Amino acid sequence: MKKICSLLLIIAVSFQLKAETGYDLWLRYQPLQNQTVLTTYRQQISGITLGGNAETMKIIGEELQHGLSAMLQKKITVTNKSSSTASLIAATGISPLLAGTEVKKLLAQTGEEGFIILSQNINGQKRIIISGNTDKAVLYGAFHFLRLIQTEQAIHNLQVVSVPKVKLRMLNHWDNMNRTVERGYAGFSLWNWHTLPGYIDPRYIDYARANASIGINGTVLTNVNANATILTKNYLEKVKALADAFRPYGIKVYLTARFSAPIEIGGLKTADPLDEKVRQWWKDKVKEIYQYVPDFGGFVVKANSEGQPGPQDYKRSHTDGANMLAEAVAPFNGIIMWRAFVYSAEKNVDRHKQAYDEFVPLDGSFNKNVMVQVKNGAIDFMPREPFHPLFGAMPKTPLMMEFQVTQEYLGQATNLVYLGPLFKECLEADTYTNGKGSTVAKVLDGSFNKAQTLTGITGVANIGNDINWCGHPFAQANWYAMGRLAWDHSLSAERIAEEWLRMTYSNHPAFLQTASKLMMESRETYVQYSNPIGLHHIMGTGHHYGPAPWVSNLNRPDWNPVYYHKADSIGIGFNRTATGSNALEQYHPEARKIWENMNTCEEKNLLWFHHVPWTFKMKSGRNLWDELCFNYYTGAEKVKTMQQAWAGLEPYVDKQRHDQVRMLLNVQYDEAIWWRNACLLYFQTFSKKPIPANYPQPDKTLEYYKSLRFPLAPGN
Ligand code: BDP
Repeated sequence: MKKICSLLLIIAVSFQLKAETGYDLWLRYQPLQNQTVLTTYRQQISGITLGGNAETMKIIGEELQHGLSAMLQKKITVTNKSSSTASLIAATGISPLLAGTEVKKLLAQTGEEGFIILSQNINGQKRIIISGNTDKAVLYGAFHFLRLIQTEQAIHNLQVVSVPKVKLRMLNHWDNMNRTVERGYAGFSLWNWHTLPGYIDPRYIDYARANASIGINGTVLTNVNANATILTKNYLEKVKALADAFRPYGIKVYLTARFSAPIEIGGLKTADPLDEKVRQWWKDKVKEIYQYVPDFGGFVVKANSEGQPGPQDYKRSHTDGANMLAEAVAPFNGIIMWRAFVYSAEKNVDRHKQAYDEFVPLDGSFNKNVMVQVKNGAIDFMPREPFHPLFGAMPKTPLMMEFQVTQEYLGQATNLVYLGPLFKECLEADTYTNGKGSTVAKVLDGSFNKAQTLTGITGVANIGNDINWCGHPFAQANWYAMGRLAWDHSLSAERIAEEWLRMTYSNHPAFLQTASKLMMESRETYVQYSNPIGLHHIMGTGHHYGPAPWVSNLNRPDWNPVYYHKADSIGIGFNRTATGSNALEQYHPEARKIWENMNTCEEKNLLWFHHVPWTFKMKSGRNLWDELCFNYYTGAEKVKTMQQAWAGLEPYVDKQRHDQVRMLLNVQYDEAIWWRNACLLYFQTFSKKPIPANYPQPDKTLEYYKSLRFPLAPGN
């Protein structure tokens, strides 16, 4: 009987579920389903008193009113009157509304962006205070409070003090000015340059809201493979319009600077950073930008990398280039994020080593307002990659973390892959550069250098104009996780997944249990059926879609998959030990210990650092070849488990969004089989060993897989 009742309840719930597109992201503010929780909240929350009516304050009032009214299904009023008895007060610390409370004391710890949420007794009445030193901080607090309600947390005794761990929490859009998005799998760029500045698409505001809700405070509008046109007057007017729209949400705008812009749009003969005319050109240009955008954040620069122009074209150093721009933006408090993603075809040095070799000698030579922006790993956002050896190796230079949120190498828009665990794996990796516990996160947040004023984490955005913003519905979780971790890198990937699931789908415990497991295992599963045991860079050429470990004919050796896996009759993997490229020496001796010996190397990175014989005995007792087969087969099979898990969640998710994920999981399964078969058939030509008979044998030939072409794959 009990079973039937709960079944009926589930059926009743699912009948009510309205079709959703995913546009509302994690800010859906659906009526709360749990009646007990709802009743308590309805008693606890009556109305809102706002301390002020500046633009950001108004936004806070609107967001709280809209969110709370919708979730509690009751009209929540907003007032500015100090006499009000509303249960919620949202005000900046200086507000008379907060006089006599302990707020002032606490705000001494929260800086410019941190917030507090306190339950207080004021004149015998229970109130909840949301406060910070700036309106922007209160906005973050308001979103946090809404999140507490969305995720059904207790609010009767709140003592929240939350301060972001790094200052710059950003998105890098790789958006081209023609609205294509490099490595974008969610449609075209959100920025409609054609209709700007006249038309402010309401979507720009929703973009800003979503970012503010997770603490993101900066956006780089343009691709790192930059176009100088963005710096022309016509476009600066458009940039200004976006900056004006984002400002009340605490978001600063940044641009990418094409190093050769002085030639391309300035009419100069050179872009030599030591040439006086060039330096003056940048100063003038920057001054012009600040006339349009007085709080312009600064530039991200990709220089002398993959064909982009840079100071080395004039035999100058990265420092010369970065400092020239830094000088230009310094009077306006702007910053330069100079990317360390450099490698050269001319150098016959393991690509893994090149950024470190180039940048470590420059430590201490950059101006104060320069950050060096470093990808999480030394190769390129691989499904699994050891942390970049630059972290911890440039103690006198603030390093900015660059994660990739868009899933270029992790299943693009067809695979459900939650990146929380990938981000965390890197943030928690121990560099040992300041003793045990010198995690990458601590290098980033300035723990080892109290004088460091610039700290930051950025992510290459996965956002486009698809109705649900990110293509795959679960890709939204990666945007969310990126923002949450930039605010607080100590949050666990599980906690973030659960928050997101609650807000995006349902607070139902049965839903959460299954869905959170599904998310938490998804990245490891992807690694298993695509790049197990430390394999990397074996994807298709150009579009990077699907497997192509056989490719060996590209212009540069280090663009070829064969450069990375080095399979031969003896074994497979890249020897990066002292007998090989010795990339390992770039890590602190303590850090490299877990990798340096083939027999003790952690197996998930084994082939990253070692060329391992096919007959090598793995911890499982299997030889390497059988272990490779085991991983590819197990990984692909796990997608079936994901499908089953998702099927079981049907009662909790509206049909439209459920169907979309269901169908994409079918695609994912096909792609997993494709990775598995293509890679094993190819590597088998070296190992000369059979795929164990207990596995279903590939039903297509290696030639078939090699013949596949995707000239129109997205993002390329
Ligand atoms: C690679 C991408 C390429 C980017 C490059 C970069 O394939 O499109 O331009 O990184 O980060 O991952 O500059």
